[in-house]
Amino acid sequence: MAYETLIVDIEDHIALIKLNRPDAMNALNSQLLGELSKALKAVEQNDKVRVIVLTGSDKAFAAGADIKEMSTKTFVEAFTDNLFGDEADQILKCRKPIIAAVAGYALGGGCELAMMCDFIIAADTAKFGQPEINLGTVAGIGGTQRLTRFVGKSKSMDMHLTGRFMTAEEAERSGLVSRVVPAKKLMDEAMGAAAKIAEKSALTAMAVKEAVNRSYETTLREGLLFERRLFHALFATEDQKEGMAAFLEKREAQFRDK
Ligand code: CO8
Repeated sequence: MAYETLIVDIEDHIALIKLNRPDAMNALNSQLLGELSKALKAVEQNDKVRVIVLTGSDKAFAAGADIKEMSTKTFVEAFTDNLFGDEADQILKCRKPIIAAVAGYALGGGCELAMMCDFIIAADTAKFGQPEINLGTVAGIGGTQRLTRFVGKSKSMDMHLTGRFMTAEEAERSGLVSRVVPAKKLMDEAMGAAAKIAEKSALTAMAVKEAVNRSYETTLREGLLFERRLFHALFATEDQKEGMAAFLEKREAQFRDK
């Protein structure tokens, strides 16, 4: 499929999706968000793809929603069209692991998009922020909720109320990102992590994703029960038998996603 605002490359079970609006710091306009939804749906349905890496440019992962495009919208238009809602839901529907590889600005909707991925690997040039307050608005696809869960109330309030940016180093220290690497090594690191995940059982990876995400949606008691039941259920899979047999036989596991 041809895209105008994305570059999609599939190789060795990894789909690399690059946001590509260089003239606008990868601002998320309706075309880009529509194409991203389509691309994610396509890679989700592609059996060859086991892991997705989402990235931007050296300068910007994404500098937020496209301010030019949305500046004149009315409440009725935003509400009736469920502005950004369907696209956000589409990203969350993806059951395959998604790694965000972030260099440069990840602001507003860009920071929210990165947080919707399963984990974030950042270049040392990355800057995260929720500066919507400067535009007289608030985050719209999860910033106030997810950032607060990742970094705690005090820092989240600070980010949302002052609109200041967080460096990659601060983001790692605060739990927003899982790793920080020199900018030149970002894609190697992200693709290396994706390759590691691609070696695992895709079925088990899907279960891991469901279980960890559940921790954000429910009480500890319910989450623990969900995890235990998943743990029990995976004994019904061939991949569990293969994984444990391979360990005992001191060989590499050959997972079949069954
Ligand atoms: N929307 C539209 N265009 C943008 C955006 C944006 N968010 N960000 C940058 N651009 C454009 C600029 O207008 C400029 O275009 P032009 O050359 O035609 O004037 C070009 O990108 C380069 O930008 P700058 O000249 O400003 O570059 P600087 O290096 O000086 O600054 C910054 C880079 C700091 C990233 C600066 O551009 C900036 O502050 N951008 C806006 C950041 C922002 O406020 N983001 C939040 C947007 S609101 C939002 O995201 C709401 C979330 C709701 C849900 C979102 C769902 C997707």
